[in-house]
Amino acid sequence: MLDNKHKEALKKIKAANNILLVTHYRPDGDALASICAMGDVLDSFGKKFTAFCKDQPPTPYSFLPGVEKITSDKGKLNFFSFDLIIALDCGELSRTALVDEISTRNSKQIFIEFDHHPRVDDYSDLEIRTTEISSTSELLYDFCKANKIKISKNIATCVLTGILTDTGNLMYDSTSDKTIKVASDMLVYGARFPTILDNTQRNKSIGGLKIWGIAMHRLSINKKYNIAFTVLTRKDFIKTKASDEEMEGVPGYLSNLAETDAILFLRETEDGKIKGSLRSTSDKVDVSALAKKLGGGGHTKASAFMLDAKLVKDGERYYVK
Ligand SMILES: [Mn+2]
Repeated sequence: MLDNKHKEALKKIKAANNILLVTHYRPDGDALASICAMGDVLDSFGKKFTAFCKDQPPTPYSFLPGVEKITSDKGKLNFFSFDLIIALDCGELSRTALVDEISTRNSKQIFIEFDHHPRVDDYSDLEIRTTEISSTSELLYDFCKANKIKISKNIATCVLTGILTDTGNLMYDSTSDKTIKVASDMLVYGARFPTILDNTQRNKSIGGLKIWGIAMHRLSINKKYNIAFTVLTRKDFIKTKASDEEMEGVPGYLSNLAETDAILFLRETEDGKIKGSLRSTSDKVDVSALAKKLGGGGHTKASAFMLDAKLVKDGERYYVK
């Protein structure tokens, strides 16, 4: 399996003097959890490292051990001081927000990728990629196992967070028997399960639940494509005082719908764009194909895209303009 690659990665880590960890912009639970888990591993080897993510970690994830070490200030990165760069959960290079730096790195700078998205481009010296796994966090568990690295309580908390957030609490198809076994092992290793649930699930405000209500209320079905869709505008956010962070979980919840093949959820973001989330609820439909057409990407069952546009209401209908 990937054991040899995991061992090779550890060799490169041990040989490195100054490491850069990077995960994708607009980070989700798995992105942040995998950076924090790898950070804990590097700490245990006494390795000097910097963790970078273009966007600040959303507040619900401030419980993750080591998340405060992540910097969003690209200006502070002295890129050429790093001899090893590790990208976690990035899918494609552009998601690191360090495309120019990584693609033009010098020959002494090694680039490793740990990821569970399909390959889009290939810049890495060592690619540890499999789409047959729930999350990058689960992949890092394999990395620890292959290298007999002790799973600390912090690593256990991170791995369990990444697994639960990327699988909708073990409900998505990407959940294997091994995923559940790893999640269970993480409890044995001391993962702070109640803390994870309090921060990732039981963290809704009244406005947050109300805006979920608006999204459910507007749900309709396009019979031609057998796709269910709903929208949220900036006005909805202002009216309910809900935050963008509280949108996490909406597409997953919508995908419980039994009657359609796919779900499309559009919402206006704070920075004047539209974020589109797609979920496939049928084995026949690969939503990543549509996401790619619209400049996004992701998995067969769950993908996303961004549009430079607004939602305009005309009668009862909303249009993307
Ligand atoms: Mn992931």
